[in-house]
Amino acid sequence: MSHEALKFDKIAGPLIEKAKQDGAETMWDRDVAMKSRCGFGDKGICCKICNMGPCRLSPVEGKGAQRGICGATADTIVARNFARMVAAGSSAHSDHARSLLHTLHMTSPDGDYQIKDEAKLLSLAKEYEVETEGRDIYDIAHEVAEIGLMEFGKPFGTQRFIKRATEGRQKLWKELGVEPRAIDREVVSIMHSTHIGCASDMESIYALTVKSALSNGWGGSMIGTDVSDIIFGTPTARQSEANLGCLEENMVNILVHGHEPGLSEMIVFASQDPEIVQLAKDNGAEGINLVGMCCTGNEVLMKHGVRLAGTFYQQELAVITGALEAVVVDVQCIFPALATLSECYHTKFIATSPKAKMEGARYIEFDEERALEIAKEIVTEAILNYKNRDRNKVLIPQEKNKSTVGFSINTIVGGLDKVVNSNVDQLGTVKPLADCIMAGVLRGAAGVVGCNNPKVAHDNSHLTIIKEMIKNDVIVVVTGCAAQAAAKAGLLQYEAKELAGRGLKEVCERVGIPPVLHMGSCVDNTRILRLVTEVAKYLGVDTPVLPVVGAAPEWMSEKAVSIGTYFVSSGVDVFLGTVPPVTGSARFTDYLTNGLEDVYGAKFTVNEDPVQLAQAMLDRIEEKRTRLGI
Ligand code: NFS
Repeated sequence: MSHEALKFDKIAGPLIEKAKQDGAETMWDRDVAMKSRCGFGDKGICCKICNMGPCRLSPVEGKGAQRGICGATADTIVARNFARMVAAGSSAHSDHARSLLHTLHMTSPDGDYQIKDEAKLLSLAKEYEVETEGRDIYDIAHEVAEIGLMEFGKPFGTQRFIKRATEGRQKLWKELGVEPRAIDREVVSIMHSTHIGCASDMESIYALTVKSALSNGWGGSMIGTDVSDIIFGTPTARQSEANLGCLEENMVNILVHGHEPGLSEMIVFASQDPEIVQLAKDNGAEGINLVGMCCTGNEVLMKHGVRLAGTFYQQELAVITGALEAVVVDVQCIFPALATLSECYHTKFIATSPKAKMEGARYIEFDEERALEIAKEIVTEAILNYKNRDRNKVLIPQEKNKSTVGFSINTIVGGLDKVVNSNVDQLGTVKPLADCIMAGVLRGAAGVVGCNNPKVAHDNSHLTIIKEMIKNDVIVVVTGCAAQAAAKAGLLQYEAKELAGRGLKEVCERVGIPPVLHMGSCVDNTRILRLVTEVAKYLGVDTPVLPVVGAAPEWMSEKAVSIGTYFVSSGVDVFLGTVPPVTGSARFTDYLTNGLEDVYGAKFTVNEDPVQLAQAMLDRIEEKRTRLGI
């Protein structure tokens, strides 16, 4: 089967052909069966929040139903639907952080989870005003965890981390009344205010949306990144490889897929256990080959160098190789279709989270109290399944590429110290990065993040935009599946500097880094937020002034909508490559793409053509430089 969205992908074609022969259904079959998307949903003008409807408004102004039965206009309905997307996205990211805080609370010197980055814990303890003097590190960790957990439900006050923002942002958020309070409260506020008969004023609904998004960016996700670094170690630069060519012919292949690092970390350790490795050998394999996908893939890649099988859209292709003994999943971005698909092969599809029980999956509940034991049980199941692999059904693509990953802020700042002959006092600061941008060696910086979406050619938009940026001396940081697209295309290797403009190439050569830096999972977009903030603080300006942009060229998830909203509210322009379901309201669309600039100093730009989107990003960077007088 051919599909427009796959033209760009060399390995998908043969695997999809194979799926057909194997009698397996894929997302592309379902995409065809869908024929077309619902036109009302696509424009955001279907309202189903009460049972008088669903009310579908006419997309044509002045013709047909212009209001729902309760009188809600397209502006109200679109704003409410958008708000609920953000609420769901903020919930997913933040609940991930909540799990990590519970794990932090159970760390112990002889347990499965320990403290790997004490310095980061102590710094967070200081920020949380936790006494550290003369105390056991685990006592400190447990108190920090309790305070972190209160960020979700505290009855009074605002998110503690907003103090990390520039003074300008803090002042603005206060003036606008959008300072985020407890994370859960902001989600509840949206659900309440968008209930039938509550808020109908579009701008006030958007303000609630901002609060929830900020409670994610400067709350849940930021807590997630910090706590993950504390428990599993702050990433440092390391080598790895990416794409389905990382699967091995003669090894037990296990794919970890999903998001929360608590499970995947334990699978890493279990698969390295000598007794377990021996068991694999006793069962006829040469060993165990662990590979990752989606944000779980990013977590184990950044922290252990575990190779990456691929991006979101490759989850089915990985199973179709016929070479996977197990797909182990927890939460988010997992196709329910993997259950039926796995039945066409010998692959065990193992769900582990009570938050995401999957119909048709083998369910082994993950419990942090017995983490390593359960991880060993899962890996053992995979090993015992090796003998069931049908060699006639195996097709492992050759494609894979080398990549350098693991760019936390510390890694970037430490590396860039080599660029400028900084005086010793300024080592370990963002000065070199700021200097390179001010001097025009780098024209600016771009974060390219987010998913794949069959509405556009997979990976094509990510790669087109990234290549345009680096060619024009814009350093790129990547997270999520965008990072994986870059890894597969070889853009995360040092040699990719040859695709960069003169200034960026020189920076790469002096520092020994690729022009595209992998900063982690989507939760780790907060690393980007903090880096931008530190540069702004160093220069004594607010974030909208900087020649910095963000892009989600192929986004599809509600998490991405929350991320986009917290970036714009934090003063960073966001460029989207798929259209959000808002076009049914000309006013709301105009608010997102124009009006927000007057309020937050940043806005959304939408264009499905990646070349035009990249040009818009470059234009914006140059416009900011001109305004800055540099
Ligand atoms: Ni992000 Fe992770 Fe990928 Fe999109 Fe899904 S994995 S949190 S949502 S698809 S980038």
